Amino acid sequence: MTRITGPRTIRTSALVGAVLLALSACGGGGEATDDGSAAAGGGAPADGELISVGFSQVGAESGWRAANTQSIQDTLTEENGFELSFSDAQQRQENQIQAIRSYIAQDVDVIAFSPVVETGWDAVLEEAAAAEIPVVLTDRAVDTPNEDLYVSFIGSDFVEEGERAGAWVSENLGTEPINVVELQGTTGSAPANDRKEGFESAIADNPNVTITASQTGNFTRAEGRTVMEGFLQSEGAENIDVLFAHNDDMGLGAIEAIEAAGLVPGEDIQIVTIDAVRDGMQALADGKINFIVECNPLLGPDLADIITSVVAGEEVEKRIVVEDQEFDQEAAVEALPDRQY
Ligand code: GZL
Repeated sequence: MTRITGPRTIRTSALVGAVLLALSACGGGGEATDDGSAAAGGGAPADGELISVGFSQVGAESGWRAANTQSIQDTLTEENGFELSFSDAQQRQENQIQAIRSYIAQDVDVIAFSPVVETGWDAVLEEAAAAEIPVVLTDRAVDTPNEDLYVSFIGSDFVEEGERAGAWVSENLGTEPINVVELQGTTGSAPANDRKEGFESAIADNPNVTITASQTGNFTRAEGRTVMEGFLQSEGAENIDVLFAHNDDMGLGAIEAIEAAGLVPGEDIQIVTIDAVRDGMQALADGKINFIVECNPLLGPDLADIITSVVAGEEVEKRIVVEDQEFDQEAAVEALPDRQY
């Protein structure tokens, strides 16, 4: 396991050398910065050609997504040696498949995307392979029997994020019987599947901790509020001790519902979320959330590095894991002033 330090420490899987198609020389991309922003005067490719990249983004559903998009668009710039075609799929897989097909038709040098759900990608990825266009996954994984259909996947370990959230609940709140309600992310998405798996594994040995209700809020604040209103109705506020939300935005929506019911978030109902975006960290510092596991969205610089290596025909890591921090209320107060997102 090798480590690459940058704005965060990145764990990488064992090097899986996949010497890639030597694409027509596009020159190396410019140097991307390490802080998720545009390179200051990054060198243009030696021969002046830009690396053309087609990127299909999940949507604009959350603060995390906005920060992720910003990092990608701030880094894959002409100044840094890239020609970026970017599309927002509005959380619909058919829109991502259509975008990927359009990038194939444009014969871009590299396709990158964050798959909204884990399955249903093999056909379009086969089409990209047939067109000899390498594909890089960012943020979320695909579930495919043929891992050669993508050259690299960079993103957090969502199972670990769920485990860390569950461990905190078990250790800090599970000293007495507690009922947990769960706001799941987008149905079928890697973060929703894996965070649920990790949380459940972490509480499995503690008989005091019970998940009494679980429903998707689709990673959005509005749906988080609506589902939490439903939990308060169906379970009864007195029967809800903890909310585990798969992202800050659904947790923030739930806070609105909890306060509208005359209850105190962070006290009457303790809240644990994942992402650590600015609004979530502010709620944590304000005592409305109790614990957050970070999911770093600043993937632009590392994506630029991978694309540049792919175009140069170099070996790239098959799996690059972005390391995440975790915050309690005290740590949030300290960290907030310096947060990049
Ligand atoms: C996680 C990312 C998730 C975030 C949500 O890497 O895919 O999607 O946790 C976002 O905020 O909507």
